[in-house]
Amino acid sequence: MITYLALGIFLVGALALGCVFVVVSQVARRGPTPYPEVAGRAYRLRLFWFFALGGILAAVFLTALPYVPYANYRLASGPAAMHVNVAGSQYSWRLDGTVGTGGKVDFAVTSLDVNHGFGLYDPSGHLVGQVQAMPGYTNHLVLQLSEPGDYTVRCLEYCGPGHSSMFMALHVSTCKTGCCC
Ligand SMILES: [Cu+2]
Repeated sequence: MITYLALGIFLVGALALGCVFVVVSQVARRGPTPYPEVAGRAYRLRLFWFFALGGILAAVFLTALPYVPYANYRLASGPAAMHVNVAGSQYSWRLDGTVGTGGKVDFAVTSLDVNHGFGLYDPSGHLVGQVQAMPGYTNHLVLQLSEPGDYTVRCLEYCGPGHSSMFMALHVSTCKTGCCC
């Protein structure tokens, strides 16, 4: 089925391309068109597409903007039960606080030197969430972790020759309030 679909798309595309070649060769036989005649048409066409595409982009942007989840995510998701400060530096992570599955965890992530990428992987090795670690800024990553176990924090942005060794084990317990259980 997919093979026939691909063949159909290819044939339609090839036919369309062939038509373009025929039209171009016919137009080229007429000889050069005087520049002022072409320029006027081209400028009008350019102006039309500028406003048409600009209008479409503005409409899409204004329609989609209220649905961007990031700005209100922390408020809408309710208060976090656990707050953890994370600081990245070449080439290690420092993390204070305990992390559990009993509520939302608010990771407040910053960097002590260059940009890093804070990435949290679950015990199966799947990426659970990630946020930039930037010097001078604190970015928040709010997560509800579903399973306890040994997670891994990895750096997801190249930060120097030791980047590949910048990872840390993070034990996630079944705590409800970030206590030490
Ligand atoms: Cu790195």
